[in-house]
Amino acid sequence: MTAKLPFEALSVETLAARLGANEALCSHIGKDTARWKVREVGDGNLNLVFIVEGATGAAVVKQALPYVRLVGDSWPLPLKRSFFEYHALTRQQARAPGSVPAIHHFDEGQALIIMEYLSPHIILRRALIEGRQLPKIARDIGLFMARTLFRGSDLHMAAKDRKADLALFADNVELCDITENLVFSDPYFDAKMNRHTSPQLDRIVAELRADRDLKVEAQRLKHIFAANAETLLHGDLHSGSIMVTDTETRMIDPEFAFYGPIAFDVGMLLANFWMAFFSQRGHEQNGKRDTMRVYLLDVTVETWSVFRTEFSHLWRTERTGMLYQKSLFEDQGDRLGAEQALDHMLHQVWTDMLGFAGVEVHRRILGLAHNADFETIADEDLRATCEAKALKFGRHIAVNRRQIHSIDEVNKLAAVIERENRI
Ligand code: SR1
Ligand code: MG
Repeated sequence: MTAKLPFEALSVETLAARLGANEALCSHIGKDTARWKVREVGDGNLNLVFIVEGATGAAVVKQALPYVRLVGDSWPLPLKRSFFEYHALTRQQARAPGSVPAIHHFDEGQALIIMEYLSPHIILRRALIEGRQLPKIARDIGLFMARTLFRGSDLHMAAKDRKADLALFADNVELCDITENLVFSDPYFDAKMNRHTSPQLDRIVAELRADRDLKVEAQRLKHIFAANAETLLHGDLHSGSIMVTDTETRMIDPEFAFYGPIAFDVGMLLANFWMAFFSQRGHEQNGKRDTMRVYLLDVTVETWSVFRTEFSHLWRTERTGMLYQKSLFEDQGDRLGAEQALDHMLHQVWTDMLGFAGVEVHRRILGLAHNADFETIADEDLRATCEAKALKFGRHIAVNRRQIHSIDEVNKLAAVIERENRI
């Protein structure tokens, strides 16, 4: 039996020596380590990410660190997030085949996953900042969300299996804690690691922190997030967690996976499209972004529509779990009863999705972890103008979510706010 080695972070210099005997890696890239080229490309907030190229191919080696990379070792974070990422990826692959990178190897002790190198894919956020219109993202992401969220719930799974999975992911405590604080609470008080474009946004920040309706709504959403263990979520589905080409879309990085409300992934994702929309004004140095703005709103419409349609299809064809059993409806000839229940469920997802989207917009502008969409706008006045509009939009959809009935209504509001001269 080989002794378990203590965890040690990889580096560009040590990776070939450490993984040169790894059969999975060698079978994908070639075993002549002298020909391996290693680059560290991690630009996320938490982990190390290496691209390793060999004589016969390339692979990605992702390793968790025992702390938050963005902050440093003053903020410890357990290595077990890599275990949750690995298990989430295997479930996503089973529930939405082809939507995530293939896994070649997982080493729990070293908290590392060796996986498919996606090329020539780039991070969706970067593509949107560059003004690229990706034709397939709405359909691919809408399908991914519907399939993973439906098939990971009691609508589809055997209750025993889902409860076992719920127990497994319940241990992802520290990453949930990040979301619970960073998304739902920190933006609304003077939390230690908050930052915002200052002084331009100071007045608006003070108003939001004093906004009782908004704070109550954010806490109601936090309650739903923490208490409604409906399905296995990706948990961090933003445009930085998606890799794209014109013809392919892959979701990556589900280390925040846990059982939560269906609406959470959908809201996070759409919020990132709306933020991309509000940030476009800051990226017009090389020409107007009018068509990009139209494209981004169209993407929200199509994503929501694909999600709804596929979720409804799965409801009608794969509702094999303990919820809303067919024996109560279709088997008694009551197809309309099942449709009524579906309608209720989608309505709830819609309403909560708007809330989650609103607070996600706020935390990316006021909290610790900002978005490159806004951060790459060098002119601070211009950046603050874009951010202020997004903040106003986020507040509106979070607080008034029960009175908003269609995505067209949301997008009309976004377009009106975006055109305002004064904020
Ligand atoms: C301290 S981690 C900050 C953020 O980065 C991740 O991507 C998540 O979005 C998290 O909230
Ligand atoms: Mg991530």
